[in-house]
Amino acid sequence: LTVVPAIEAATALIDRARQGDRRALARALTIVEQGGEAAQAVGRQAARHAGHAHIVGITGAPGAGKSTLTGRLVEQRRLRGDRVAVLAIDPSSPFSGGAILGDRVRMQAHATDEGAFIRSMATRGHLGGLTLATPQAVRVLDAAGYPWVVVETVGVGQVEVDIAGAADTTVVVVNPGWGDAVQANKAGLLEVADIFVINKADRDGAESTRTDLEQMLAMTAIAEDGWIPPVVMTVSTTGQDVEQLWQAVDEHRAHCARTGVLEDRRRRRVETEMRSIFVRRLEQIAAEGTRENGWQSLVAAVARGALDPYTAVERFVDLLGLQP
Ligand SMILES: Nc1nc2c(ncn2[C@@H]2O[C@H](COP(=O)(O)OP(=O)(O)O)[C@@H](O)[C@H]2O)c(=O)[nH]1
Ligand SMILES: [Mg+2]
Repeated sequence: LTVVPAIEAATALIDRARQGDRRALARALTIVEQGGEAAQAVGRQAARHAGHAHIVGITGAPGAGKSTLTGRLVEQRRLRGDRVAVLAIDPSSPFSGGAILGDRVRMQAHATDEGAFIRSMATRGHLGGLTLATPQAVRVLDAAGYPWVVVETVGVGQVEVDIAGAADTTVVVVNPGWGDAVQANKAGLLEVADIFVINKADRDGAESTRTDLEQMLAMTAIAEDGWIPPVVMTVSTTGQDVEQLWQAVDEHRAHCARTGVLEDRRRRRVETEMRSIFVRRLEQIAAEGTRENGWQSLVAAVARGALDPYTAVERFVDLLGLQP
């Protein structure tokens, strides 16, 4: 790969992935995960073939049963004959980490199924890695021809909530028990939810959690498009009522297509991504700042007390011609 120009390698890789070569697909995702120029080449090539997948985000607190539920979702959709790809995102765990290993074990049932592709992804700890790599990875899976891409994220931090909110259909998973719905609300998950799942419905308190959720939803303004998030109860360990979740996803998808929300969301999604890319680019410019582009002399001016840092940055923005 290193001897072939990046763009040729990327073209070959995406072509092979599109022909069903799983190793090529895995390799493309690894490149995307590592970032840099090769990742951009892969993403560029994938973009030429993407735009057909429906992206389902599954988010919620750690331990809510997202991975178990995702495994069941794959199982159910496979029964209908559809191909499904899963991207399990964990911002903290590296590939060998316990959480990921657990996910792998739970999702292993699909490892030999050609119609299912499951991949865990973690960042290498660099800032913004997740926000940049995730849409590219989704794009690659989309280009590979998976009509359904399920993205599992831990909905705790802002970045994770942003990623979840970037799906076509966002599913927020909570558990029975006092306060779980309230926690989800605090984490900002109520606003991004298109569908709520009360997983572990085999436990006590599922009904009262549903009441909590519905009360909180009643106090939230109804979305402009008129969609009211349904509440589905599941037992992922047995697969109970997981089919109802797919039904809700299908309904949401149809609603979005009918109302034009799907297009809006896709537009918002690329806008969010582009904003992240832009911020990253500015970071690069600042980090590589040389005397030539004026950054270093501004730094020197602030250091000797001739300028305050805010004024200096404003001047730099002017220098770059970025002022709106
Ligand atoms: N009782 C019960 N346990 C469940 C259910 N779904 C998942 N679990 C268990 O909850 C734990 C966490 O599940 P996991 O899928 O890893 O959660 P994640 O961290 O949200 O991905 C595991 O021990 C699962 O077996 C369920 O519906 N009922
Ligand atoms: Mg998980």
